[in-house]
Amino acid sequence: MALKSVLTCRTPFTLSKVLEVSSGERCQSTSASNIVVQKVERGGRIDRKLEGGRAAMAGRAIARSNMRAGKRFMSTAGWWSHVTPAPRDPILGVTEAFLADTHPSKVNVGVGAYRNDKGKPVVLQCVREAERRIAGSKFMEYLPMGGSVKFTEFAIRLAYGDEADVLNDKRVASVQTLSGTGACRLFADFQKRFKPESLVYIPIPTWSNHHNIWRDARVESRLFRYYDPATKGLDFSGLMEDVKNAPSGSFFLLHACAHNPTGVDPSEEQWKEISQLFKEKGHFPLFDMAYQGFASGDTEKDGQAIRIFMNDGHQIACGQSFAKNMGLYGQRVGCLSVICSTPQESVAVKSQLQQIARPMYSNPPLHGAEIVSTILSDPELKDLWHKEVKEMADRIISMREALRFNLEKLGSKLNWQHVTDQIGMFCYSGLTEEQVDRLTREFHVYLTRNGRISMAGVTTGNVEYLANAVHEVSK
Ligand code: PLA
Repeated sequence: MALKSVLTCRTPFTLSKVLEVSSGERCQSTSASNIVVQKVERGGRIDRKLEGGRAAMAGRAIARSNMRAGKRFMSTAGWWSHVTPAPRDPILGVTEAFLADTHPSKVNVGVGAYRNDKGKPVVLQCVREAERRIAGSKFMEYLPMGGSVKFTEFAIRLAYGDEADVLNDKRVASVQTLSGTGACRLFADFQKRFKPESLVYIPIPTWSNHHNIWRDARVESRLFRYYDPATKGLDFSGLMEDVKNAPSGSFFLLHACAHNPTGVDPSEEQWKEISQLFKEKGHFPLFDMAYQGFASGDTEKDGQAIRIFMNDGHQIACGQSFAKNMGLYGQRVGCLSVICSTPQESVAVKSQLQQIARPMYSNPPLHGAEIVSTILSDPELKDLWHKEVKEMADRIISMREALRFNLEKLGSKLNWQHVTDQIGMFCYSGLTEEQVDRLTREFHVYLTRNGRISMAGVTTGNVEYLANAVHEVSK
C-alpha cells in the first residue's frame, strides 16, 4: 500500500490522523490495530478495514509520516490538532454524495427539496411576480432584530387563521427567523433561558436535526413513541401513554403536518384527544410547521392541529418555514411565534427573543421576507400561491401512486400500501440500512439511511428506475 503521507495531526495514533493512501483514498487510524481506508467511488463511500499485520504495518507508516510531517509543521501546526472530522450530516451529506456521482441514471431522493416532473428545481410564479414587484426597491437597510413586522404579521395569520382571537387580542409574540431551523433553535434557546430546568420530548422518529438543535441549546431531551413500524402508521396508544407518563408541564415537540420522516399524521379526532390530554397534563406544545400546504395541498387544512390546540386554549409556540411551501429554500425565511396570556406578556417575550437573536446574527435577511409579505398581502398573488402549492402536493401524490403501481407491477411480494397512505414530502419506505446502501452502491439512488424517500425528487422519468431498484434490493 503506497502511503502518500499528508499530515493533518501531530500526535500519532489519534482518531484525527487522516492520510491520503492512494489517489481517492483516505486512511484513518483509530488504533494501531484498526485502520479504516475510505474510498470515495462514484460518490458512494466504501470503507474497508485493515486488521492484524497489515493494520500494524500501515499504522507504523502513518506514525512515521506523522512524526516527519509533525517536525516539518511544528511551528505552525497544533492549535486545532484535537479537532476530529465531524460526521457527515445524515441528510445534507446525501446531497454531497449525489453531486459527486457521475453516473447518468443517478437519482436523488435524499433531501426534501421539491423538483418538477423534469427533475428541475422550481421557482414559483408567485415568487417571480413578487420579485418583479420588489426589484426596484431602494430599501436595503437592516431589518429590526425581530425581522420584518409586515412579514411576521402575515405569517402568523397563515398559521393561526385570519380571525384568530389570539391575533385580535395581540397575544402572539412573533419574530422572523432563519427559516424553520432558526425558529426551532430560537425557541430552544428561549426555553433554556426562561425554563432552565425543563426537558423536551421528541417523537421517535423525527427530523434528525431536531436532536442537534436541542442538544446544542443544552436542553435535555426525552423520546416519545410516535410511529409503529409494524403497521407503518401512527402508534397512537404508545403516544398517548408517553404523553400521560411524562411529568406534568413537559415540553413536547410536535410536527404540525406532514410528519418528517414518516409521512404519518394524527387524524383530526386524534389531534383533539392529544390536545385534551395535554390540557390535563399541563404540557407545552411546540409545533414545527415546515410543510404547511404540503400535506393536503391546502394551507388552511394543514393548519388544523394548530387550530385545535389554539381553540382549546393552549399557549402554543409555532415554528414556520417558507422553504418548502414557497420554494424559498436558500432565502432562509421563517417565523417563530409564541401565544402569550396577555399583550404585555407578548411584548416581553418578543423583546427577549430579539435579545437572543442579537448576539447570534443581529437581524434576519430582508429579501425572502419581502417576497413572502408581497405574496401574502396581495389577494391575487396569494390565490396564485395556493394554486401552486396544490400543484406541488398533487404531483407528489401522483408520484406515490406511480411508485406503488410500478412496485406491484414488478411482482413485489411486499405490501406497498403505505407509499400511498403516507402524506407530505416523504415516504418512510421501511427499507433497511443495508438495502439503502445497496440502492446507492448498485443503483446510484441516493436517500437517507433510515429508508426515507423524498417523493419530491421522484418524476415520471425516474419512477420506473427507482421502483426497479427498490424491488431488486427488497426481494
Ligand atoms: N423542520 C422539519 C420537520 C424539516 O423537515 C425541516 C427541513 C426543517 C424544519 C428546516 O427547514 P428550513 O430550515 O430549511 O426551513 N428538512 C429537510 C432539509 C427538507 C434539512 O434537513 O435541512 C429534510 O430533507 O429533512
